[in-house]
Amino acid sequence: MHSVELNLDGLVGPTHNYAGLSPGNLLSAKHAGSVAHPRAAALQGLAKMRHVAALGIPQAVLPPQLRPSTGWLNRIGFTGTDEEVIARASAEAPALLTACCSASGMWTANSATVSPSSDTADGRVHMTPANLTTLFHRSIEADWTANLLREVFASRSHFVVHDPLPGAAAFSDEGAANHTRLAGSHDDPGIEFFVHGRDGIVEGGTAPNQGPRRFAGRQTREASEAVARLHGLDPGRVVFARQSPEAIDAGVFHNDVIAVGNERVFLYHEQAFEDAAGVLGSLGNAFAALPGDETGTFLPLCVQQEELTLEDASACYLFNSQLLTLPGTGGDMLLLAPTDCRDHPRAERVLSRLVGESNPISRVEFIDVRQSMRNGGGPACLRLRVVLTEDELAHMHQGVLLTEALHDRLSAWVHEHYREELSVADLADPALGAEALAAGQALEDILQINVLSNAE
Ligand code: SUG
Repeated sequence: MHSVELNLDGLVGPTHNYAGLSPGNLLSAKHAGSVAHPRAAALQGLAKMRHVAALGIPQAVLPPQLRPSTGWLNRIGFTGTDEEVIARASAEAPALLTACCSASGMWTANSATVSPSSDTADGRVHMTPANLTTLFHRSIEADWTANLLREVFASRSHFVVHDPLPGAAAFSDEGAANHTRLAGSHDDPGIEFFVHGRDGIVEGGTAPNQGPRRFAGRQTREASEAVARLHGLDPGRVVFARQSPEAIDAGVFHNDVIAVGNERVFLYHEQAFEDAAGVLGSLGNAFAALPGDETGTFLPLCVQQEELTLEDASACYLFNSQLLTLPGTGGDMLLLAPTDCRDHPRAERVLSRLVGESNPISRVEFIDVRQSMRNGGGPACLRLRVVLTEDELAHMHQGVLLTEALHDRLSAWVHEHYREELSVADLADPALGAEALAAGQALEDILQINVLSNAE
């Protein structure tokens, strides 16, 4: 049956700000404390969605998780009216207030891992919401995401939305940012490629000796293995790999900062993995063993350290481009790159080389998501890819599918409800919560989905 790749983007929320909450994410650290522009951020995200939809690629939008989360502040001991909760948290534990105000739910590549029905044992689409346990401000997204995905993908005969993995450090799971599906085409069965940064459980209880490292990996091997089991994947069509510690130290906190794949194309940096030759060999072997003879050959495209360093990659986010198959072209692909790559001479040269070679990447376009980039989230961080048959697409909630009319309604909604500027100090403003609530109420009407009742 014909399948499509749906891109599911998160709307940037009204509390988008730069609080420097993510150790190992160098762009978030670099912009900590600067003034954010929530309205511009949300409009940039919407413009990206519209751009993808205009290519004929199905595009959907998820509502933002509402912040500040007074529910979470209550759970950690700040009680009283909402205004009292914000005032106490701001006075006694400002770092916890900022964590409970983060708009980080916008990065839906971290919301879940998705396996299409052609890869799973029971022929349904499986999704595991990411627990995001490494960082507190992200961990508070997990339950809401699970509720939301169960609402958007409600048909039990088509979709299974698992619970997030157990909330222990051993199962730290950051979702699709560390997962890539490779296949002859979206119609075909594929290989699922899981990348982790560290072991979660070590025999005998001693911590693995990784030497003096700057940053720790987020995703654990155990988390990736658990997701593959839950989804009922064929072990012969699953490949696990470990990030290189050098990449993590250079700011590659998720694998999607250093590699991107689509159908049979896999673009990666030569220093992305601990054992790159072994990883590429396993992917090639698994690809060659895929059923059917229409799959074509696996096409790895390597970027060498001498043309683009790891530090370059985590500054310009070349690999965090969206690699999209262009409908009606016989398999041509577009690399939708952040404008930051256009302004980076070495990245520009790599992109020109890739388009000049004989491979399916026939063009590069640039998209401005600078507000998100300043927190370390590029174009690919803002979307969750869900490969669906036409029947599955028809059975998901239709109110989130982006049309020109929905885009325009959402733009007007952003103009009405979002502040132009927001500083970290503004997060203590009690009016912010009421503004977010009003925005959420209006959004329920637009998307025909629960926004408020999922919120904590
Ligand atoms: O988890 N930044 C996010 C960026 C996520 C990017 N996603 C992918 N690579 N798929 C993170 O580090 C920063 C928030 C702040 O500092 O205010 C933040 O959470």
